[in-house]
Amino acid sequence: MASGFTLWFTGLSGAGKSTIAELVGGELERNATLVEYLDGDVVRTHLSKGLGFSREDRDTNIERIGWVASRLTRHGAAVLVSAISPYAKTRRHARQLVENEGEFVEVFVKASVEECARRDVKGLYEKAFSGELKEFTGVSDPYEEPASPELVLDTELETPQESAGRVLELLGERGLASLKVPA
Ligand code: ADX
Repeated sequence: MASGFTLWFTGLSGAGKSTIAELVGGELERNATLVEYLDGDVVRTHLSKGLGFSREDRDTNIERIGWVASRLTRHGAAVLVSAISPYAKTRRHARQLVENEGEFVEVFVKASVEECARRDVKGLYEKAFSGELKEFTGVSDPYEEPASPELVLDTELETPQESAGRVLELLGERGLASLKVPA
């Protein structure tokens, strides 16, 4: 069985994590890889329902995601996590959990607060700037940039397709995904 791995997309809300994860996942699925998605927004409606955005709750959320990712990685899946995961220490712990079972690839999906606020896909930045929404990452809550991620995707400079292509390239280099050429 192929080695399982977790691709951990971290970055601000609206930076492009979920969009890129879906593009990468689609390609992996086409290649018959077993793929599972753990998206912060979705996880918070099930596994992490009821958690808020204090440091403690975010850490609990990320610990849970890291644990599930490690279980799936153990069974050879390609796990695509998209969560802000703002704290370096908690991301490190998630890495440790996963690395007991397979590979962990941290991908920093990078875009400035200004750019994310300009995109404001969910209308949350406006609320954060007005003070209606408290503890909002990048505005009124910290985001600790990864010091040595396996990959940095600057989504102000590259399209989601280009970013997804770079992720797939890295997976290929690491022997984690060999995209089959159709016969
Ligand atoms: S994390 O900090 O625990 O990793 P997670 O990725 O699960 O966060 O959830 C982030 C999503 O929750 C955002 O994309 C946004 O849609 C929503 N959200 C609601 N309130 C906040 C907030 N205060 N800070 C960040 N995101 C928030």
